[in-house]
Amino acid sequence: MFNLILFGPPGSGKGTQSEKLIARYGLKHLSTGDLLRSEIAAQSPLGMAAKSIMDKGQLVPDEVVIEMINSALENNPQARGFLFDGFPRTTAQAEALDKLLAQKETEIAIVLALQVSKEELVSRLLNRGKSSGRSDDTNEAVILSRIEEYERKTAVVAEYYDKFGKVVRVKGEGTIDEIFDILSSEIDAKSEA
Ligand code: B4P
Repeated sequence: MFNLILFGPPGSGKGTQSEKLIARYGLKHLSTGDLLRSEIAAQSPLGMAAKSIMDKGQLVPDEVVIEMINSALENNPQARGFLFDGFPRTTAQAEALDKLLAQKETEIAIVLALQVSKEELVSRLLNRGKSSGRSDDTNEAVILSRIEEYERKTAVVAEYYDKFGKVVRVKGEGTIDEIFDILSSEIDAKSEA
């Protein structure tokens, strides 16, 4: 199995690049943001609880997203590998993911960390908010809270994987295709190694 994490702040291009990477590499895409938005659309109790947290730009509790990922791994026994998008977002989530993968006798091969300036993040998310209908993308204060939440709780996840030499930092500014080419060459180099 080849498992990778696409890492970065909100608006860094994780969702955008994930779509292209799964098409090229045949990986199963697991986005905790998409899973949470499906729960909201289904108006499930989990979705309703998550919506009020997401609308404030905060992180949903670890145990909720870890259980969602656990179920998704169980439900995809045939996958040749997973692309984790927007997960893990805390060190506790990273440790839980490592344990879940170890139970399946596999691990994370590479963490691709997209680097984008704060000004660019805010401008991309406000722009997406004009058409996406995502309530967390329309209010600049909420966007800034998401970026602060990332700096406070999520940035350390890269340091956690640095200890295992798994992180490759990639400039996330430029055209979508330019960034995709760089990410692909990093994956190719890792999978041939
Ligand atoms: P997510 O759904 O993960 O979304 P995101 O971080 O906001 O954005 P992403 O990075 O995927 O967007 P992209 O740049 O592709 O999270 C939403 C919320 O869910 C979180 O705030 C949190 O509350 C909750 N949540 C999710 N996972 C969680 C977890 N594990 N633990 C706790 N809570 C969790 O797209 C942004 C825009 O940029 C798009 O419009 C795109 O077209 C544009 N763009 C992309 N690349 C570009 C480029 N190169 N140039 C110009 N524009 C570009």
